[in-house]
Amino acid sequence: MLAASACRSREDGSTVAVQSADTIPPVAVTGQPVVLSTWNEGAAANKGAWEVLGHGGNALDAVEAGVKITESSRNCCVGLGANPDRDGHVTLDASIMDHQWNCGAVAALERIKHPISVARRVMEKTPHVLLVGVGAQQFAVTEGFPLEADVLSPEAKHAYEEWLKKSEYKPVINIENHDTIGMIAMDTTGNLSGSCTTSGMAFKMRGRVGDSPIIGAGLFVDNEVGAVTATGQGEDVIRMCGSHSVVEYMRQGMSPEQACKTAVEKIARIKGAKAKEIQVAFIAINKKGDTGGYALQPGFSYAIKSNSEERMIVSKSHFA
Ligand code: SD4
Repeated sequence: MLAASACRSREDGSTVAVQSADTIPPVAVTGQPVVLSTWNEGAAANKGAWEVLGHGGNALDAVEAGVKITESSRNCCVGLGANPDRDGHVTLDASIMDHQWNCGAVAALERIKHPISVARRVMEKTPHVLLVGVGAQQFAVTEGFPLEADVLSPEAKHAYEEWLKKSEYKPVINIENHDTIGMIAMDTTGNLSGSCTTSGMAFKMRGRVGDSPIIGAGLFVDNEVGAVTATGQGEDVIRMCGSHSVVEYMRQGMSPEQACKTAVEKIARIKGAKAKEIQVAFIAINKKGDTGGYALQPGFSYAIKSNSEERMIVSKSHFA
């Protein structure tokens, strides 16, 4: 793996190398593993993550293993069985981030079953954070990921054929049209990691990329503070750096739920009357292992698993 390194701008405009990830001091922790995932599919994904976390495994391995379960399942919105773009191609976005500021992502990736694992390879085997389209696919193939057939699942084919009847381009994720999986976890050492994987908006414009593969938007982990992931209308999450904002609200002392609520309320303010037309939701874990979530619209639920609980939580929302 390449050494993690980055540059930070000084006030005079020059840059300075940021402390290597390996030298970032560990933060005091509680050591109670917990995993949180978006939507109903999160329950099965959490079980997969728990196979790792429950045996003392690390959060990064857990969040990869967990969402791979969703990527393999027949699902409207994650993996190769998902709905295509408006030209009939399934294009996948994914990102992953660990406790040491390492992160990787892929966008508009086609014909690869596990974009989350390709995102992890981007993180571990390249000096980059994000690979897109044909280049991401080429990288995946050279890394040994099989190129799958270019076919739609029967469910997606049916949904696409129905959509083609009107071919109405309405690039809005409504309240039902969801299932992106975002997963955040803390392991027994108190380290945090997160993952996010999706096919994005159904029947989207070819080349459209949402928030899920954008670090700071669909996913963000700061091991000193917490981990956050988002679901919903990606454009509105990107424009206010959603997951990063929630982490910063937690840094200011807000609970995970309060921090998610504050970010959702900001989106509601930005959108004004149009806020009623979209869904956005965040889930968060802080360094104490406290968890929470908040949505713009009712109808968002997320799954939690820890040593003491395993359940779906119906999120509070801005519009009751
Ligand atoms: C996107 N945020 O591509 C994703 C979609 C989503 O549940 O979360 N759907 O904008």
